[in-house]
Amino acid sequence: MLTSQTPFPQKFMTLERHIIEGERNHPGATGKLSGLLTGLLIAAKLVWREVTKAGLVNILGTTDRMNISGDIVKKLDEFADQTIYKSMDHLGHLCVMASEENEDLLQIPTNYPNGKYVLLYDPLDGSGNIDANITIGSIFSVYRRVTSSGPGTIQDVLQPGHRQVAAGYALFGSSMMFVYTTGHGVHGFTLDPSVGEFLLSHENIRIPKKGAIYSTNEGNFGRWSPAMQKYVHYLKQEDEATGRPYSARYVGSMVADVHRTLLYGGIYCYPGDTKNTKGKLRLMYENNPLAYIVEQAGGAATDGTKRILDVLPESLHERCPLFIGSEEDVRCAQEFLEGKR
Ligand code: P6P
Repeated sequence: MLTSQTPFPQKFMTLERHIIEGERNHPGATGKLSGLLTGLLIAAKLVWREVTKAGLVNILGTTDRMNISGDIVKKLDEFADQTIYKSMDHLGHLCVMASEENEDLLQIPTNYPNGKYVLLYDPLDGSGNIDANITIGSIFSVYRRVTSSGPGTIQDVLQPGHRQVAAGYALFGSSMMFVYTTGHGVHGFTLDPSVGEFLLSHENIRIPKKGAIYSTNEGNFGRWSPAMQKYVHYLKQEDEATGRPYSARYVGSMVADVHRTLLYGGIYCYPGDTKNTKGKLRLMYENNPLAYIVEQAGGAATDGTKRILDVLPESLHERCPLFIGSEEDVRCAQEFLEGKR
C-alpha cells in the first residue's frame, strides 16, 4: 500500500509536472501553453535519438532516415526541422510557425485547428559541429498571436522579444538537457534515459553578476571595430582586482556557449564586423529566445547599443549583433562599444 512513508525520490520533479504546476503562475491558464511545451519536449527527444546516431552512421551504414552521404549534417538539420514541425502542427495550440531553416512562414495544415500561439525555432543550432561530436541544440521561442483568428500571419511572427511568453532550448551534449522559461525564472532538466523523463536538475538558474570567461570568435578580430578590439584586449590584461585576464572559451555552438555563460557567468559576443555589419546570428531564432532566458536568470543581452528584447524586427531572418551574459560584463562591453572606455 502506498503510504507517506513510501520512499520516493524527493527531487523527482519531471518536466511535464513542472510545466503543469507552472500554470499556477498564470491566472486563467487554459493548459494550452503546457500542451505546447510538452509537444516540444517530445520533439526534442526524437531529435536527440537521431543526433546520437549520427556518429554511428559510418559504422552502422544507412539508417532508415538518413544516408551516409557527405551531407549527413544537412540531413540532420532537415530531420530536426521536420520533426519539430510535425510534432507541433496538429496540437491545436499554434496559428503559425517559423523556422530558421525555412525562408517562409510554416502554416498549420488546414485539417488541423489554429491556436493562439506562435512558435519560432532554430531546429539544430551549431549543426556544423556534429561530425566532431561537439554539443549542439534546438532553440525555441513562443509568442501569443496578435491577429484575431484564422491562419497566422507575418504580423503574428514579427514581434519584439519582450512579448515572448516562453523560450528555451534542448542541449544535445554529454547528457541531454531541456532549459526553459515562461517568465517565472529559468529551470533546467536533464534526461534520465533509464526512464525517458527529463528530471529537474537546475532549479531557478541565476547567472553570476560578473564572470571571468569571454566567448567570441577571435578569428574575426581583424574585421572588428576598434572599440570591440579594445574591449577584448582589455579582457586579456592582467589585473587581479577585476579578475583579469579572463579565460577564452568558444565552442562554436551558440546554444552551448550561452548555456555555459548562463551557468558560469561571463559574456558571449557575436559583434558585427566589416564583412557582416549585423554579425551572423538571427534575431528571431537565436538572440530573442536566449536573451529572454538570460534576462530571466538575472543577466543582460544587447545588440551593442540597445536591449535585444526591445529590437523591433523588420524581417523574418534578420541578423543582429549580440552581447549576452552577466549584467556587469555586458555593461562593461557596452561602455567600450560606446567609446566611454
Ligand atoms: P562562427 C552556428 O552556425 C552559429 O549560428 C552559432 O551556433 C555559433 O555560435 C556561430 O554560428 C558560429 O559562427 O562564425 O564563429 O563559426
